[in-house]
Amino acid sequence: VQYKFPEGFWWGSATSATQIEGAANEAGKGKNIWDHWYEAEPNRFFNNVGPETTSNFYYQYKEDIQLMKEIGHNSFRLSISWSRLIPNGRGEVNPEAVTFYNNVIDELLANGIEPFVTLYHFDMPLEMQNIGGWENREVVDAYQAYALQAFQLFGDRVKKWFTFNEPIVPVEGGYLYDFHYPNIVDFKKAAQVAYHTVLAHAKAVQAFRGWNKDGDTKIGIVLNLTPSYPRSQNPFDLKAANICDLFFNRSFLDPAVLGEYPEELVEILREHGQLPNVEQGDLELMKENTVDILGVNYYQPRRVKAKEHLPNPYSPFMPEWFFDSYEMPGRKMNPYRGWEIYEKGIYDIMVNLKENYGNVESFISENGMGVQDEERFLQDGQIQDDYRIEFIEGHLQWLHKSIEEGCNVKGYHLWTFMDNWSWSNAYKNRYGFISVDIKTQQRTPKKSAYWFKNVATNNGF
Ligand code: BGP
Repeated sequence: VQYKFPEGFWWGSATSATQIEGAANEAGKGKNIWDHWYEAEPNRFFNNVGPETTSNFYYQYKEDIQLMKEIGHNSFRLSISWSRLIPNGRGEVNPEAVTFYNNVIDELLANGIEPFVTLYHFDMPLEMQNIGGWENREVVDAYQAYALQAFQLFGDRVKKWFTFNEPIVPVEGGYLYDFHYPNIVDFKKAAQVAYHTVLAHAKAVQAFRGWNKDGDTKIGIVLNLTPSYPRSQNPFDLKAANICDLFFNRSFLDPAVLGEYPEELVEILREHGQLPNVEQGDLELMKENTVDILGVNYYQPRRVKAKEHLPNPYSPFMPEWFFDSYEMPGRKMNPYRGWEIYEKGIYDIMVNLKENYGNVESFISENGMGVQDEERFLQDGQIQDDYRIEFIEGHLQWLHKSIEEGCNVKGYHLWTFMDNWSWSNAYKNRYGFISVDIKTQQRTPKKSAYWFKNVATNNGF
């Protein structure tokens, strides 16, 4: 074994409720924004496939957990669906959901797999969205109550909690770039929504601290940290990359880990009249409720340069006023998904956490390679995904280097366990260790699944 990882390293994969459960309109679940958006505009979804047609984990979880065990997982991230547990977002708890999540957690533990549980993975209950979603402070309180409910129901067995997955994505998708419901394009609202999400996160941590008496139970957040690399070292490019980093990484990373917003970001928003409404006591609450652990989702970096033309000051305010993206010549691309592959990014993120964020305990909570039309790699009944093995290996080498240099990294989870439904892309890009035939719901491990089993078993490769 050339790359040996620290003892007790977490090996596994990540999923989310809406993407794997199915049974979207069954077993007492309330609607969330995805169910609603699909009903309203099915053609916004790849091949018109909606969230009711996912990978059927709700009914096949036992079989799936056996497969996890079979491929060497010692941990697994899933999310609780808020609208399954509390169909209206607040009020009555759905007893069938309690039974389901209890069964899943118990089944995982019985098979030696540690559950990592996310409370919110893009799936706002429709009733909460109908009163304004994250624009409305009432939803922040409803979320805190939901979080506390989950700790009380499952916290005797779940030791790793995550308040949000990639909280900036619903802000970008729902309020800036039109790829999530409610499809609003308005920076001021986006800023309010982002702020309320950070506040909801801090309030969930506060509820957790009040509830948790058991010292080895931890709480954190999962962020998609996307390094912004400047095109050159000239001061204009450097400034552009810095502002991009402030908007897309530090807007969540700093409050979650350090308990405060970066002053430079606050200044930019103030100067342009874009500050959200902040109530008395909020900032103190954030300061007091920082995370124990950080999940890092890493897919690809941003390549950033200074703007060539000044933005029209009468155009609506957008982060893109301050930088342009560019196609770096010679960069390595995933030919089957169109995203850049830059393995060293994972190392740069970890070094940054070590140097500027108190070396917070972290792990890779998602990293993975999406492939369109993956059946073309089917041979002798198995997907020969050597490209995925190479992808994981390349990232693990850099992760290993960061650990050797003292970064506090505790695990690696692939996105994702089995092929699943992904938001408006539905089943377009396949990411799983396990391929899923959507019609028959037949599961077949890919070549990478057995390769990963070896890595997990040897704690390295
Ligand atoms: C991440 C999300 C996942 C998953 C993944 C792949 O941002 O946390 O939920 O969707 O991206 O995305 P896609 O299927 O669009 O390639």
